[in-house]
Amino acid sequence: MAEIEELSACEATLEMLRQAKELEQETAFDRVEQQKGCAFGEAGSCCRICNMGPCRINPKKPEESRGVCGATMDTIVARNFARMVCGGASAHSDHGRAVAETLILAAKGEAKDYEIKDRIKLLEVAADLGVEIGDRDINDIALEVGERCLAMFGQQEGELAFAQRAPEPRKEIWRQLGVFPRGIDREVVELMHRTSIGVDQDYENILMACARTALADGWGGSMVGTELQDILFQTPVPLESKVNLGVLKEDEVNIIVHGHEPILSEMIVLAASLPEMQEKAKAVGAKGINLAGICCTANEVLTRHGVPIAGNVLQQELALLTGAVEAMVVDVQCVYQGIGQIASCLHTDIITTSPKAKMPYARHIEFHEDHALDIAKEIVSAAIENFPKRGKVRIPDVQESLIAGFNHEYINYMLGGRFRASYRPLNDGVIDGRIRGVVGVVGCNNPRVKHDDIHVRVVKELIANGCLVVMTGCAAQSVAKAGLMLPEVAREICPQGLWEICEAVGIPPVLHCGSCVDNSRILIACTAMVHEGGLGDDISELPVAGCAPEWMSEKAIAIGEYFVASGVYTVFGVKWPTMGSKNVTDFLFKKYGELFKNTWDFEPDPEKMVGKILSHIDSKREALGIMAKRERVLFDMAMRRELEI
Ligand code: XCC
Ligand code: SF4
Repeated sequence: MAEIEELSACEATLEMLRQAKELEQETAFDRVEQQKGCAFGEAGSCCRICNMGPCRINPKKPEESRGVCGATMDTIVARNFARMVCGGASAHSDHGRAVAETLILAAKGEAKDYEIKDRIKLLEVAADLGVEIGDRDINDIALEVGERCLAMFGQQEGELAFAQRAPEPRKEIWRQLGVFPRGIDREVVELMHRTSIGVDQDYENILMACARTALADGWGGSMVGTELQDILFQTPVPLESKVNLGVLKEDEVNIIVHGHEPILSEMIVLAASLPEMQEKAKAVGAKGINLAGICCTANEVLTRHGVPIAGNVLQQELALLTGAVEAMVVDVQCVYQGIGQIASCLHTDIITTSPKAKMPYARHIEFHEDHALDIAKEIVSAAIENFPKRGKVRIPDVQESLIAGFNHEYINYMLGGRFRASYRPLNDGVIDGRIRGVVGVVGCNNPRVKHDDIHVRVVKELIANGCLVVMTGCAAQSVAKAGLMLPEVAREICPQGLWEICEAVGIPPVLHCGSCVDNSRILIACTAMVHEGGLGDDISELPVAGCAPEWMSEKAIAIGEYFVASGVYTVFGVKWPTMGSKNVTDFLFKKYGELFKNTWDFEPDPEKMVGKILSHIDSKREALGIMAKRERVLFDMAMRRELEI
């Protein structure tokens, strides 16, 4: 294994990697060394979708061979990329569907532990969906909203309702290109069909279908997830909490919630806070119950309840190695099978809860919405019972504070005030150059690059160059651990103009916007910037960009694809999965620019990545005619006068 110090920029992670070595426990950081990868896989040129294969095309001589069926390099690479989009879109969307089902049960009174927590959001979403409001009972409205959302999954034709929220010129582009998403499930199934043996063999045609499927995720499945979670569990507002393995407590029962769907974790939060559970914990000698999160579940319960984050995806095994975790409760997505092996050597229970996701070495306590709290209590009790079995504990004394819980609703409110919610000050800040641009930095960790390091370097440099940064997923957690989600820390690298805006509205220059399905919030925020005026007529004209510097999941590809198809220039790091085909890569990196007005890009080096993002942002500023720095105050007044006319 490489020198431990080279593996992560996170102190707590390094300490636990040393611990792993002492305990002779293997983690993803070791296994990545055993998995050297193969040239075909990396090029995207290995096909095994039928039993005549596997077929592999040599990336150095792509012209010289074909699959048994005759498939070319271009076809194979495009198909593999498309299947990543399908995998990612299906994950987000299946999550969205579960939330819609829960909302329906709650509205019918069949899931008594859930209720409508955010009525304002419900009415807003109802209005967008054309659901009648009048003086109807709130549960009737919620039921119809839930049913309309659930119907989007099986919708066969027409246009997805939430995609109607996009700016008009964007929708026109989708219509003209024939990629306006119809139904969520339909797009995924159709693309799976098209990429099976002997169907779509035109790489351009496949890559257009990728856009449609990804849009069905961003403006469909993910958006259903985010919107209905806000209705059921409350739209987040900014709050302070803590992040990193130091949030685990030596004298309390530690329960980690890990995975993605807050339907379960919301109930665990509730159960752990009940006096009867606290009493139970005291009876076994613990001072109380300490809840912490990992991955996107962490982001969900952080932004709504201030539950601290134990770590991001690459820290899941390390959290267990502290010896202080009584139970790790998981549902779906990004749960490493490696945690089962580690837990089997410890007192820790891995508790799987979804009928969709079981694993060896785990205990399965199946979650059902109709008696959610009872099950959550059973899970918390199981954790409590483990506390007396604890062995030696080693918790790194490393944690950082952060502020999280930003989103479109809050930006609108904090900028405009309660009675005149508005994006005007944000757009003005962009126009007058105090904010150079807005950049979404999202995605996972990947042990093929130094953990957290790329995220932190990219974000620091973006702030230093005057960009407002919005973050989700494990990327957000990396940067929070480095202290950058505290205004006082970020201030030191923040240029004067950007800082003035942050100070005036009371935000750090890096905004934690939630989990990966919450990337749909960024689509909404971009659309709101367009509607506010002064920055062009479409998302593609905004001085904005997206990036995923340490990505690993298929979900990240689906997200990147829907951002590009929505008009956002998007750069990914680590490795790029279509390098085997110049045609496919050119189509995504160049031709998409003609079609969707912005493109994909790839750049593993953090400094170069920021360079590309800044030159993109500057080119957009140039096109908008806002490149030159002007006298701020005068410009502001002139702008306002112009707008009032
Ligand atoms: Fe998973 Fe969502 Fe990636 Fe983190 S960022 S590794 S997808 S938890 Ni979504
Ligand atoms: Fe080989 Fe074609 Fe089958 Fe793929 S679909 S495994 S290229 S024969």
